[in-house]
Amino acid sequence: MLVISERLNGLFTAVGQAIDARDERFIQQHAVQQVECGAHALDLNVGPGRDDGPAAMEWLVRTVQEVTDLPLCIDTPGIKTMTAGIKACRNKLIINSTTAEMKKMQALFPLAREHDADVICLTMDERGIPNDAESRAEMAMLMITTAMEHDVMPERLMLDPLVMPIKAAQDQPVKVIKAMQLFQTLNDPSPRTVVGLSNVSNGAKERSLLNRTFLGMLMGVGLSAAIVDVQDADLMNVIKAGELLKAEKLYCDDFLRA
Ligand code: THG
Repeated sequence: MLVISERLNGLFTAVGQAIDARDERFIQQHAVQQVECGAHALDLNVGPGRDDGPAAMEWLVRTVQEVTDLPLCIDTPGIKTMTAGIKACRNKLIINSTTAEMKKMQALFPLAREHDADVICLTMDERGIPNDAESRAEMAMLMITTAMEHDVMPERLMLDPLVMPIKAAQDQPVKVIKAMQLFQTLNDPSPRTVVGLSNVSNGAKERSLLNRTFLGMLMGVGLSAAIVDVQDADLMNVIKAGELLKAEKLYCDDFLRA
């Protein structure tokens, strides 16, 4: 499974302040820590509600890629901020994200083609996030076909069913599982999938327990990537055990250390 660190996100107070202060040392140490904890890619998000989005993202990308060659997952809903991040990025690139809105797809798929990027596809549009699995799959299909019209092959996409906080909507985790299963049928080979895992426990107690339990359930239905807290050692162990149980990694008695 592709493990993407969620931690370089302006949503976290200390990271937001470091971006405001353009504190390279803090951001670079934070990035190195994610790599040491086992991240395969780093999600970069400057945080919501700032008027310097493009400049902040450009700085964040440049600052992080001075200390790592890992793929960078540029996370913003703003097309200008996204474009600034993409242009600054020399590492392997993941665009996080497009939605099924025509305006966004027509802006982002050409950029993905030009910069040889993977694209995360959120199954939502201008009307919001659908309540049921079937509508999510329909939107996923629209994004797959629109990407192909722009010469972006399905292999470059990661479908995201959009995990919601269990506190807000307790029926949603099961619907996300069902959407994941429907996504597998949309193409051959099955499209890749991704979630923002920690969304599920937002505002809840026992966050780590909820996160890692849901991750085990999602791995059981074929999840291929996840944006997670890589500093949560229990969660990282669930990933290792899950890869073993799915025979994606070779068994050995000492698999947690191997
Ligand atoms: N899909 C995709 N990208 C995403 C998400 C998704 N990117 C953002 C998010 N969801 C995944 N990343 C996070 C990062 C932080 C938290 C949740 C998901 C989080 N943060 C604490 C909070 O809000 O309570 C911050 C608390 C603190 O300040 O310490 O929970 O779904 N494609």
